[in-house]
Amino acid sequence: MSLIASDHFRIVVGLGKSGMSLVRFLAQRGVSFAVADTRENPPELATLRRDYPQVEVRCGELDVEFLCRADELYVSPGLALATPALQAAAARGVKLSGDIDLFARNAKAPIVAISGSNAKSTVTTLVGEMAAAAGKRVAVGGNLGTPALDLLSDDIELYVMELSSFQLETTNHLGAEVATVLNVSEDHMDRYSGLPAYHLAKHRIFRGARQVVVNRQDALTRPLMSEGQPCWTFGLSAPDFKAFGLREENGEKYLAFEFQNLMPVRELKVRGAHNQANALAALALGHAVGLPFDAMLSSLRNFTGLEHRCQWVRELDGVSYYNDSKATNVGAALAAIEGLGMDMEGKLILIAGGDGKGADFSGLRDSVAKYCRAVVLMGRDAGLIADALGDGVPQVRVESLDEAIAQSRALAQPGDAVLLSPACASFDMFKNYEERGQLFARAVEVLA
Ligand code: UMA
Ligand code: ADP
Repeated sequence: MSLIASDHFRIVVGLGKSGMSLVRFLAQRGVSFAVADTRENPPELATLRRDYPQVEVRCGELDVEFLCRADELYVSPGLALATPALQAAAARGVKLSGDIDLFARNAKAPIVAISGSNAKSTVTTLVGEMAAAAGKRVAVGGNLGTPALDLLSDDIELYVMELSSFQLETTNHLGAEVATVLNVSEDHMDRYSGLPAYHLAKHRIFRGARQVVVNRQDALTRPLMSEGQPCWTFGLSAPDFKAFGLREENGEKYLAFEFQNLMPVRELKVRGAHNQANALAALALGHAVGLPFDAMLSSLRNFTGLEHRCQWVRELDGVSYYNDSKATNVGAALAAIEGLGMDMEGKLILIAGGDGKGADFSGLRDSVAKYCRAVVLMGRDAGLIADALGDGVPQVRVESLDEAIAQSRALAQPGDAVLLSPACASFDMFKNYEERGQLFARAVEVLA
């Protein structure tokens, strides 16, 4: 039985992946609804017309009168709630909600909810693999992969959900079994008025959470908690009670829980301190929902990392090439520069630039000066990055990815690494970060 009243009228705003999952969900439950999208030709329009020809669709500028016919609007993550037409409808009493709210109302199994500026997909995938290794019927998705509503099924025993700040904006109540914001650094500053607004959106993940997981090294990840609410922490320091961290014994570094070593860090296949933090976060979340350590540790040992996240591509003339195209913000690029930089003898040639989403790039300056031999800049905001980095490191400006690779190859010395970690979104030059990463990897693979 659906937990939404069928005598009400809804409007799905946005007809991308989330919008289409909402359409399927509402249609299956016999709810009356219409669809609106600000685009003239939204991606799922043909599918909607083919599969649901009776559903009314309005494309183009949002019409407030039309929106006000609904009791509730299900707004897609790509549309900011601050959009004037949505605010006008809300002012006239229309409720604003989203797919995650509906998902939460209808999910019958515990939810592990994961947000953060970076590492969401990595940690979500890890927890999903841990749960599968423990024999659970687990569904993994949300911002990553399958939209939330498409995951709903009565046989699922655990939901592991990656949730973006965009999705959380419309989430009024989640009620997760355990929720976390892995880290907070600037992202999407073209959508939010500043870090406080972005932080506020992320922290909606804790609404109704039974347990929380907190990053000890990032105070912005700590929610307001009720007394006695179970709280687990993770971080690279030595752990105390209810904590996951790193312990050192006889010169060997271990992932550890409280005062017990779990496994040597060197058994992880993924590189960099940031990935050790990710492993610890996944252990904390898995532990909170009762996954056994043996299954969790075997998943960690087998995990080779996700495509486009600090992924090793090849070695040529003594130089390693890494694809970190998913580094679409400053925090992610910093993690890669520091994570790889501190682990190697040589230096990095950093390829960066793209659509900076209004970010402040000055945070890159010190780490770039410390670990990079040179920086190769491309894309719309190359100039902003160049200004932010100053003259601490040689800079080269290029017009294309191929030129960036050729220049990097010429600048690199044996023992160095070429790192594509743009600190920017890709949309000014590519379809998405996947295309950027694939083109990089392919071009590097064929270098003679
Ligand atoms: N858009 C309009 N008008 C509309 C609706 C959308 O112009 O009326 C534009 C948006 O500004 C955006 C694009 O269309 O540029 C897509 O928006 P959407 O809400 O239709 O997106 P979906 O296809 O539903 O995909 C969304 C997530 N996309 C966004 O949040 C932008 C997908 O995350 C997610 O996988 C999918 O739901 C299923 O849950 C992608 C993403 O880029 C991977 N997420 C951001 C990120 O990870 O940084 C948050
Ligand atoms: P998200 O889903 O939050 O974008 P991903 O797991 O896809 O996270 O990783 C995105 C980027 O963040 C990659 O470039 C990756 O190298 C970087 N990254 C991974 N773990 C961390 C971390 N703990 N802190 C900062 N950046 C990280």
